[in-house]
Order: sequence, then structure tokens, then C-alpha cells
Amino acid sequence: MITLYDADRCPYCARVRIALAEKGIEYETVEVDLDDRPAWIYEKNPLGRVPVLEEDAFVLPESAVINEYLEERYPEPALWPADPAERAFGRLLVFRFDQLSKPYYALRRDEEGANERLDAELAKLNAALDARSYLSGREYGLADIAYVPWLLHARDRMNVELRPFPALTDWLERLSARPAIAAELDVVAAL
Ligand SMILES: N[C@@H](CCC(=O)N[C@@H](CS)C(=O)NCC(=O)O)C(=O)O
Repeated sequence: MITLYDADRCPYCARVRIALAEKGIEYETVEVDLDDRPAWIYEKNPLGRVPVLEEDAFVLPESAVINEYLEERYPEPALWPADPAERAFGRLLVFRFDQLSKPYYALRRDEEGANERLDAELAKLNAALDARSYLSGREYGLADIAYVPWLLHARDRMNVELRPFPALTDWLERLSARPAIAAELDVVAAL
């Protein structure tokens, strides 16, 4: 059995929840209170952060690494594109995720200029999605899953206006039709 140490409001956890749902993997969750983290979480992850995935005696933190593990351990349905170049490009986007997360968290902290910096990153994503259907290319997969939780939180919890980015909103609409993402919309709505 797989256990996910989880927090509803954590977009990094959402990455893993989406990948598990897409692959139809059964799992149980242990909700971790991020405002009052239990001491034992440091035994699972020395950084004290969620998500952490546990499968029997195997314990793994870091959402991007967890999703790579799930992809290798449960290859069907595949969440990386078949094409090696698209796959590499998707991994590059995951590797450079902080280009989006830095202005996102700056906005959460109400830092001056964060809105403009986030909009500049949203414009880059919009341009990418104008040129291809999904972030890594022709197929939906782990790159989309790595980014979509922050877009949902930005739109639905931080009132970030996404309408100036039509390719991005179209991508978000298409993704929201997937049950794995629709479930996250419900999680965000309930926060
Ligand atoms: N790089 C980590 C980031 C995980 C992360 O920052 N999780 C947050 C909740 S969204 C957390 O546990 N924060 C507690 C802390 O930073 O001490 C990942 O991708 O899993």
C-alpha cells in the first residue's frame, strides 16, 4: 500500500495526487498540519516538508522525484511523452519551475512588483501554449501536472486574472476536464 503524507492546501502535494489519480493507483493519505507540523514528519523527510510518499519501507520526499518514481514504477498510462526530445523538454520545465514559483510566492507575500513578475512568467507560459498543446509538446503529462496546481491556486484563491493569457486559459480548461484535475479543483474550492 502507498501512503501519501499530504496537505490539502499544498500545491506540491497536488502534483503527486494528480499523478496518482491519472495512473489509477490506490493510496491512503495522512494529512499533515502545516501550521503545527508533527515531529515525526522529520523522520520521513529531514526538511519537514510534504509531500512524502511511502511504499512499504521505501520513503521518498520531493514532488518532482516522487512523480518520476511513480512513472517508472507504474508505467501505465505513461505521463511522459514517447518522444525523447519532448520528454527532455518537459523535464527542463520541471527543473526550472522556480521561474514561476518565485514570483508566485512573492505575490503571496505581497512583495512589491510581484504581480508584474508573475504576469511576465504567465505570458511566457501563454506563448509556449500558443505554440503547442501541452507544456512539453503534443502530449499531456508530468510537465503539465508540475505547473497546473499553482495556476489553479493563483486563479481561484489569489484572484490572479488569467484572461489576458488565452492559450493558458484554454489549456487550463482542457486540463480541468480530466477527472484527476477536476478533483483538485474541488480540493482548492474547499480550502
Ligand atoms: N521541493 C518540495 C517542496 C515541498 C514544500 O515546500 N511543501 C510545503 C507545503 S506546500 C511544506 O511542506 N512547507 C513546510 C516548510 O517549508 O517547512 C517538493 O517539491 O516536494
